[in-house]
Amino acid sequence: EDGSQLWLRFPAKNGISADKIITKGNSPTLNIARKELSSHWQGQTVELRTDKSLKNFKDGYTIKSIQNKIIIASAKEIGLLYGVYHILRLQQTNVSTTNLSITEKPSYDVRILNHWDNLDGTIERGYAGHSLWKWEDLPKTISPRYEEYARANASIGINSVVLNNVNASPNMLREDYLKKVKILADIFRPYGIRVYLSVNFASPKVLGGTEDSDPLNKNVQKWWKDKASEIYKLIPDFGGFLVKANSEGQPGPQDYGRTHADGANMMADVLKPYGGIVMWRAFVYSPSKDDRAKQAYLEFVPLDGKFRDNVIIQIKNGPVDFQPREAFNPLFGALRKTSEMVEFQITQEYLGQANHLVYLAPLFKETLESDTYSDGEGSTIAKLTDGTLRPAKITAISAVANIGEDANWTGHHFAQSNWYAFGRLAWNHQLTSEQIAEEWITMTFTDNEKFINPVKEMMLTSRETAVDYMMPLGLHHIFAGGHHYGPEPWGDYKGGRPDWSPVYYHQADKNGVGFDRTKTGSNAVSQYFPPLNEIYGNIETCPENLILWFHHVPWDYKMKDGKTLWEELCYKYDSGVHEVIDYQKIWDQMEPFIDSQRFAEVQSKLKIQSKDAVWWKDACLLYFQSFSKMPIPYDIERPVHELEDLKKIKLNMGHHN
Ligand code: BDP
Repeated sequence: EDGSQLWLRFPAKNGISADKIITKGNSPTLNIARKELSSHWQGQTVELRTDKSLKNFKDGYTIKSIQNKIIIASAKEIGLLYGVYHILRLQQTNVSTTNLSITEKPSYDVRILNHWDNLDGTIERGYAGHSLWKWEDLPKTISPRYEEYARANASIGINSVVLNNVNASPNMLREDYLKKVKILADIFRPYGIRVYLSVNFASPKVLGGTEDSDPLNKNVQKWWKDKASEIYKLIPDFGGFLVKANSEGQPGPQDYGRTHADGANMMADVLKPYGGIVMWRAFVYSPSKDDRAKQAYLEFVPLDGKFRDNVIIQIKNGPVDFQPREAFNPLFGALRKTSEMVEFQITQEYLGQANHLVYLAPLFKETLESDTYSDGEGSTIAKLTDGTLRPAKITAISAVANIGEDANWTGHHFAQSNWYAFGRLAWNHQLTSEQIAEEWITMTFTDNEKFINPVKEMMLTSRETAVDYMMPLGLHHIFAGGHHYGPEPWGDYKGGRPDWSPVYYHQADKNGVGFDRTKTGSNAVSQYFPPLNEIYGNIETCPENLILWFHHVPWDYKMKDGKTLWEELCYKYDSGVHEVIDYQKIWDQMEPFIDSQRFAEVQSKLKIQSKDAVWWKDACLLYFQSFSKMPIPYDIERPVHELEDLKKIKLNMGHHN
């Protein structure tokens, strides 16, 4: 039992006989739907009915029990396949499938995974082995996993994928690679999945030999136009481009004195005739300027209204970089005439990678439910991006995938739940973290309550636990440089970019700790709509879980529970450690309920997580204590490491920032 079946553990045999499946037509998508039913569905007769009157539901569908039959209806064939996965999920989670009356409509049009896969098979921030895409073997040799991957995505409603790293190689657009991409697109298509590519802004110059890649240069524009036509000849339903430009050394329009809008619009114009879109990333910051957390807003707000309608700005959930907890990105809601979408990170770059059990649905929900107040109270990020508050031509939600060629796809068995949770929330952001966890556990492991309940509890608390042992109270980016795995709060890379050094983010000194983003500091608070600017800007009203994000707080500051900041910090780290120790206790009791392989693999990962939690706690407390000069409260475990020894740990995991 290696975990390769993911949550797709429908009964292997004894599906219903073919004459109990009623469908017209035999397109590839319908054939998949029929095959899923005949192999796995054990209930009543099912009729799949295309119904054009449901076209406002886009990929949505209805499921109705009528007499002795279940009728799944949708305007589109893919909606029928989604409906099939829906009833299979009900069957698998022991929900009654009689008297059904279900209407489903996706929250977002584009539900997209971003793979950060390189053409050489490595994956940027990937912790589940090499890339699934075997570029060397394509287009001739086709791995069976391409289709398994497509099926897994379709089963949770994911309908789009970017195949390659945002730090894109220009070669991705070479003819030979496009032919390989075409093969993947052909395999994914029946599962309702469209392919997109990350593109390098300098491609025309590098590949096409134009004098530059200036978006206003006619030759450059022509190169992109021809490239688009070449792509659409191979892949008629190609989705579009994802672009990281003028960010962390990537080329972009600013290299030629042009704006992000000039760059994005040039690409949007060439994709428009084919219905393609541009997802232009807002992840930009430069070392010379203001507080990193302010930069995306400063860069993009002046460009509002200047983007074509097939451009959508892709914004990371927080303004820094996928930290265990960040304030939400103030750019959400600030662009009034431009479509916005969220980018989450499923791969756990900053959350213990493939070693820590961290269930991310609560993090995703925290962002989606954040009220920006942009259009008055209730202007949540979910409502701003799903078309509810601002009618949008296209709505989308994305996340950086955690998938690789490991047998279990995601490195840690529980990391599968994060792929699953993203897909389910992209389909319906109203689902709760708890519902999703329960579904996933039941489908992936067992329907035994004695397993489901404790494991669900562990999953639901796990994100907060990781925050506690890594970066409680709004601390952020105190990771070791490069690999971002362990702690390095002392990191001060003199001569390098200040905003790549942990000391830049925590600002600890003898007075206190935390980044002053109030009016007396960087004034990042001013980027939030009232009343949030006031709430965050005032130390008394700032939520304590973000207090060190927005304030430089004295060590002896009295927290709401009466403890000093220093004591609070100590107790948070300690409670993070204890939580993980509890997870170990819970997990060991789960042995009777599941297979021995997955049991043992999770058990051994929890040991690593437990040791890491102590490492984090000791490193951070001992280091911060050198400023606070206060004792670690005597009722918590003493450090078991020497700070000097911890400073010597160098993991050879290499990376630039
Ligand atoms: C950071 C990663 C870096 C990515 C960058 C990005 O450390 O590897 O290239 O984000 O999103 O999280 O572009």
